[in-house]
Amino acid sequence: MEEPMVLAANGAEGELEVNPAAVEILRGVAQPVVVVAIVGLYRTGKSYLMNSLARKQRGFSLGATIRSHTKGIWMWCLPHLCRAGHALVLRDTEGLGDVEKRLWP
Ligand SMILES: Nc1nc2c(ncn2[C@@H]2O[C@H](COP(=O)(O)OP(=O)(O)O)[C@@H](O)[C@H]2O)c(=O)[nH]1
Ligand SMILES: [Mg+2]
Repeated sequence: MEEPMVLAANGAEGELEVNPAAVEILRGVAQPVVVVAIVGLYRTGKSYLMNSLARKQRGFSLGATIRSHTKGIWMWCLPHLCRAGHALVLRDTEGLGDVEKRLWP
C-alpha cells in the first residue's frame, strides 16, 4: 500500500462500519503478518510513532491542532522492514478522550 487507508469508522448512526476494500487487501496478504496497533489519548504522538515504525516521513495523518485528528481505525500494509518474507500491518486508531466525540447518536 502506498499510503494508509481506513479499516473501520463510525457510520452516520454511530455504528462501526468496516471498509470492504481494506478487508480485501488483508485477505490478499499471503505472507505471515506482524500486526502493530496503537491506542491511547488523542494528540500523544500515536500516528507519528506509526509513521516512524514504517520509516516514512508521511503516512498516517498527523494532527496540527489541539483537536483529535485521526478518526476511526486506519491500517497500512507494508513489507516488514527487518523480517524477510513477512508483512507488517500497522493500525492507527482514533485517540481516546476527544471531548467533541458524542457518546450516543
Ligand atoms: N517533535 C515531536 N513532535 C511529535 C512527536 N510525536 C508527535 N509529535 C507531534 O505532535 C502532534 C500530534 O501527533 P499525532 O501523531 O498526530 O498524535 P495522535 O493524535 O496521538 O495520533 C503532531 O503535530 C506531531 O507531529 C515527537 O516525538 N516529537
Ligand atoms: Mg492520530
